[in-house]
Amino acid sequence: MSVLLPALRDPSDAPALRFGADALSYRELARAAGTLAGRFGAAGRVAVWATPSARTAVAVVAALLAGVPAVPINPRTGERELAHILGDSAPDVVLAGPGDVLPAGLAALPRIDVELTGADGTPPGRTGVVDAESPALIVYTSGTTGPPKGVLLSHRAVAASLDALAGAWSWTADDVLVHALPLFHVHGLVLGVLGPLRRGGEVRHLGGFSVEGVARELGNGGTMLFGVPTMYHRLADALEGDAGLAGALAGARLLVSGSAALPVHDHERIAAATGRKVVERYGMTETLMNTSVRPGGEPRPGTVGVPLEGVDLRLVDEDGAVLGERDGETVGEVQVRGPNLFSGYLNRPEATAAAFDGGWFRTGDMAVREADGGVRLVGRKATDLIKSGGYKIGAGEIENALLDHPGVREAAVTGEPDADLGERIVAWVVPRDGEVPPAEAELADHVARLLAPHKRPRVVRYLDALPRNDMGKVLKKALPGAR
Ligand code: MCA
Ligand code: AMP
Repeated sequence: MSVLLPALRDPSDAPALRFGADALSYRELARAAGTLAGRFGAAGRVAVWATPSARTAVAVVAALLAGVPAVPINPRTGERELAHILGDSAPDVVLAGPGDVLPAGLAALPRIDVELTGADGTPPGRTGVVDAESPALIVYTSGTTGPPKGVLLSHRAVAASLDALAGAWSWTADDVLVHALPLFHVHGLVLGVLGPLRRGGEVRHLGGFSVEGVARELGNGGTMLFGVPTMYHRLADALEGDAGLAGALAGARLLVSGSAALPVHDHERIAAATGRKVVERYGMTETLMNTSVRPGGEPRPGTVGVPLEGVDLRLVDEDGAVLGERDGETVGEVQVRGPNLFSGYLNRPEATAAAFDGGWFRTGDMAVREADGGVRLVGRKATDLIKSGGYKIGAGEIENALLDHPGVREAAVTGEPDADLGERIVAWVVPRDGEVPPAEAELADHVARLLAPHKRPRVVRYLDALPRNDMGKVLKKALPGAR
């Protein structure tokens, strides 16, 4: 039994989760997850086909109870990305809904169908206390180059980060969280599902994001909303002339945005229409949550608040010197340490070592500190990391996929500002045959098929040659119109 979910030890009939028509109380969740955990056999690691469904929540909870690390898989993942994740994480079994059609890449793995029902009792053979330092989840995240890395998140890190958020947000069992985030990343799975379950409260997932769904659930008992800026941007658009939505948002206790910066304009539009200030928090797959604006505090659009309880945060300049200034203008890289940190990258000891500076994790985010200790993010160290729709996407990964298309001779990928997505992925392509370049949609489909739909270029620009320096390195800043 993991320390993570105390509400499952002596479960009540209080509501735990609701995904559309599928609703489970804590008692039902404990039965379904306990029974599922009892079917794991000797599995040392399980892949979870992470559809936005109650079955994904049951599968992950079962893995936590059993102390078996879970590897959530994006159900839209492309063939190359899937092969990489399976090869790297080597799960023994895949957990999926009975009706889910799995891709060929998963055919070789034994499959356990996740049911929403089960019997009382402790799962056989899985009765011990789970070591808090053991991995609870392995979450894949993109880097600037190469395929995604598996981030080992321990039971300890998840518990510490969720408890720090509970302290900052006065998050309790009375809260009903509404969200529509995907369940294969930290935001949707750890904060959005394990967060409410750790508190003993309820999560209602919309299946997919819609303005109507948010209005319905917040107007019907929801107290908190978690979303990425793209979702708040779409809510802000819809608020103009939708009094029902304004009323629903105004009635929520807490509106929280994270995963990317929420533009000031959207902050202001939501505040003007609802009287509610969206609370921004800053986190990362490797660190879970680092800072949050405190609810009720002075609204300061663009800032991500102060460090959460237990999190040490410092700014470091290019020479490695720690910056003590709290002047709102001295820029340094954010480094953090604390119980919220990951345990390392799976199978990547060198990458793990390189990510740390004497116990401090290098986030790669650039920031300033305000006089009151507040952190304001101003950019990223690596320009080859793109945040689109709240997803972190490495340019190198997309470039490699594009180069595998027979019609592409050279490719470079950049991000450019996008009102809806924050940044959109732009592919700069030198076709093999300038007379018949591969069509934009064909290249987008190619990337979606190999990697994932959210990694597809939204714009393709064709060039005769990429700008390069004397060493042959592509000069992305010299691309026409590039930042
Ligand atoms: C489109 N689709 C395609 C293609 N084009 N499928 C295959 N091939 C194609 N060429 C499909 C998509 O799968 C999707 O299907 C639909 O068309 C629309 O896709 P898309 O245009 O990509 O969606 P969108 O409208 O851009 O999505 C916006 C979004 C999404 C809902 C805001 O970006 C999102 O869910 N973002 C959340 C990201 C997130 O959770 N990040 C957290 C990581 P269908 O409609 O059927 O789905 S960061 C993190 O965890 C840290 C710790 C933190 O701080 O939070
Ligand atoms: P990921 O690796 O997908 O977990 O994304 C983590 C990155 O998202 C961080 O390093 C930041 O660059 C960015 N991020 C997360 N939350 C915020 C926020 N509230 N404002 C700006 N950027 C954010």
